[in-house]
Amino acid sequence: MLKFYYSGAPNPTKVALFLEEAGLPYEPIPVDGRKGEQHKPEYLAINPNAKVPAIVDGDVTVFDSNAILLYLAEKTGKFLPPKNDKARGELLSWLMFVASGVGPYSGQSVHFRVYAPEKNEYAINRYAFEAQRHFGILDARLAKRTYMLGDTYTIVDMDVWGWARLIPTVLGEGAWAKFPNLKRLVDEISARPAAQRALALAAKHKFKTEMDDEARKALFGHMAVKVA
Ligand SMILES: N[C@@H](CCC(=O)N[C@@H](CS)C(=O)NCC(=O)O)C(=O)O
Repeated sequence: MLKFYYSGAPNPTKVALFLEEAGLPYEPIPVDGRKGEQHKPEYLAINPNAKVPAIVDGDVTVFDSNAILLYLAEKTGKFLPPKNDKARGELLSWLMFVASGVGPYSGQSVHFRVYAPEKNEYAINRYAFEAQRHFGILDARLAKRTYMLGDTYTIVDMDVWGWARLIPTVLGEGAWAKFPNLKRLVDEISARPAAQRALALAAKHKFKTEMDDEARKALFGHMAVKVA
C-alpha cells in the first residue's frame, strides 16, 4: 500500500486532500517535525530535503507536495484538466507558481511574523508583501473562473487550498477581506468531505505542539550556525 509521510502542516495536507478525493488506499506515517523525526537517516533516505510530505508507492519514491500531486494525478488520471497542450501549459504554470511563490513566501511570512526571535519589520513586510501579491494574483484569476484552470476542479485547486486556507496566519486577521474570490474557492474545498478527512488525519496522531528548544533545533537549523 502507498505510504504517506505527513504532518498537519500545509504541504502534507494538500496531498492528504488528493488521497482522500481520489479514494486511494494509503498508510499514513506521521513524521513529527518538532521532535526532529524528519532528520532521521531512514527518513532522509526517502526525502533528502528532510521535509514532509513524501510518498513511497511500490518502488517509486516522490517528495515535494507539488511533485506528489502531479505524480498521483497522472498515475490515476484524476483531477487533471482536459488533455490538450493549452491546458497542460496552464497546469504546469500554476503548479510551479504555487510551488515556487505561494508556498515559500507564505512559509517565510509565517516564520518572520510568528516564530523569529526578533521582530524584524523589514523581513516581516517583505514576505507579507510578496505573499499578499501572490494571493492577489490567484484572487484575480478566480474572479473570472470557478477553478484555477477553468470549469474543472484539479490538483492546482488542491495546491492553492493547502496554503490559502491559512491566509489569516500568513497575513494576519482580517486579510480575507482582500481575497473574496480565493475565499470562495477555499470555503468550497474546505466543505468537501475529502477535505474534512484530510484535516482530521492530522488530529489522529498526537504531534508535538510545544515550540521548545528541541523543536527550534529541529526546525530552525540556521539558529545554531553562522553562514554569512
Ligand atoms: N517544497 C516542499 C516544502 C515542504 C515543507 O516545507 N514542509 C514543511 C511542512 S509544510 C516541513 O516539513 N517542515 C519541517 C522542517 O522544515 O524541518 C513541498 O511543497 O513539499
